[in-house]
Amino acid sequence: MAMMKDSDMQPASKIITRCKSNPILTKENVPYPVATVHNAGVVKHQGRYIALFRSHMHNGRSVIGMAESLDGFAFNVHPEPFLTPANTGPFAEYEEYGVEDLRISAIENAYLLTYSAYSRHGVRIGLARTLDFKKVERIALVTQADLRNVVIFPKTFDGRYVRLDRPHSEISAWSIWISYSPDLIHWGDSRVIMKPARYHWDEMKIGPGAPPFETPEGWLHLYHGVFQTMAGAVYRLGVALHDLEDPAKIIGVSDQWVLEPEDPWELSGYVPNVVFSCGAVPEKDGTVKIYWGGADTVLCAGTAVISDLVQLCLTKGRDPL
Ligand code: M1P
Repeated sequence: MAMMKDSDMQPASKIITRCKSNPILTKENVPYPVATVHNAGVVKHQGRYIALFRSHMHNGRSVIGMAESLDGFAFNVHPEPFLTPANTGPFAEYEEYGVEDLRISAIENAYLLTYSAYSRHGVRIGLARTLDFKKVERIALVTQADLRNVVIFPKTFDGRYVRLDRPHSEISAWSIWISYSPDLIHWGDSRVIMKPARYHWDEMKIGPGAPPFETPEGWLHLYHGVFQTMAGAVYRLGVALHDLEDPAKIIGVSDQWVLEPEDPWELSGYVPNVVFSCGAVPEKDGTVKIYWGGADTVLCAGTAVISDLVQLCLTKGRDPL
């Protein structure tokens, strides 16, 4: 794997171009009372961009709202939240403290939604499905506690669904794992495929970000990495490239981050120094729209050239493990 020299480094602010109208959504845009708008799963559905974003309510617990856009940058928020904690049935006990950080994977003419379900038992991942963003059907709780950041590949491999996730551990820095399922309910064959690098921008922990999308060179995955400083944790975004046929195989991980907190609404807010992505939309013109929460308070967007991100993984990489 080609290692980076300092002279190869391109500032993160040049790799992703921030939208001039950032933050693209704030709590003022939401027609019901919320304290924040951030961390959105985003897809293009029937020519419109759909964002399913997290909001803290004024009791500190979260719900998922929905916004729509024609251009991917100017969004209108629906009058009611899209997903709130279940109050009956098997999900209710595990969603009591809120639902957070939803990701959307388009697969088999449907959209799979994975989200964090918080309760007195810890955090688990709920899996739901929608065809039209009008009706949503909960399928299963697909993890035990404690595990977060589940993203499902938008394709099956040898008849199995594949996901990336991030279990919590007291022994090892929190890392990215892969698991497989024949039916979306039972998951296994789990193994770790990517770990934080020591004394590096992502050394404290990493986690899956947006669901991976296909490029000619591999599946591109935007993930988040965290560095602990004397002033608290700093969340940044990085990129990794997975083999097209075998997503457990990582072809390259960019040594440098691609986005870090820079704007005032990323540097300060509900949780300072955070950029955190749950969604990216690849476009036919070779660019990708990337969405991230700023300081767990507002929603931001930007664009990157997909081949630039791929090249970072292929030519300026670090070891994944
Ligand atoms: O506050 C930053 C982020 O912290 C958590 O992320 P992680 O899974 O990496 O620990 C989540 O609560 C996320 O929503 C939040 O943006």
